[in-house]
Amino acid sequence: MFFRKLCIAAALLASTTTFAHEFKAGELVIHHPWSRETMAGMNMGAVYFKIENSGSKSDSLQSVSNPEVAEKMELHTHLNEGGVMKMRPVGEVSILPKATVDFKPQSYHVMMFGVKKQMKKGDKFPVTLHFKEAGDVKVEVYVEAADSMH
Ligand SMILES: [Cu+2]
Repeated sequence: MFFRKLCIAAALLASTTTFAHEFKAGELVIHHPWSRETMAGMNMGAVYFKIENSGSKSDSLQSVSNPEVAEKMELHTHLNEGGVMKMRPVGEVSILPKATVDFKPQSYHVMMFGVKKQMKKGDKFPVTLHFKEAGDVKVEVYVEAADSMH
């Protein structure tokens, strides 16, 4: 019984260190930044994460960058235009007080153009999130399977 509990505890510890990575900046928490592996020759990709604002003031994500990973990163959303889902760049994404904004497939995402190397599952790369109030926050993006949806 004792050993079983120990195993469960060890498994929980391993899973939190591997999967539940998060980054704090003032009242903001950025949960689990992730991306998908890419095929050879593919130079576009997307980054997803969750931003939680536990404070009482709004903030906004203005841009994301890492010139060593991709030539350009843009904030995008998906819009339904006459029944067709289309991606559109957005200037900024507001993070209201006590709210969580989900960057995920078919929704807000960070679009990467000119990705410099093929991304393989298990890779990690840093990007910097530029917030109006919280300033620059560097996070580590985990590359997951090509069909990962979270
Ligand atoms: Cu996009």
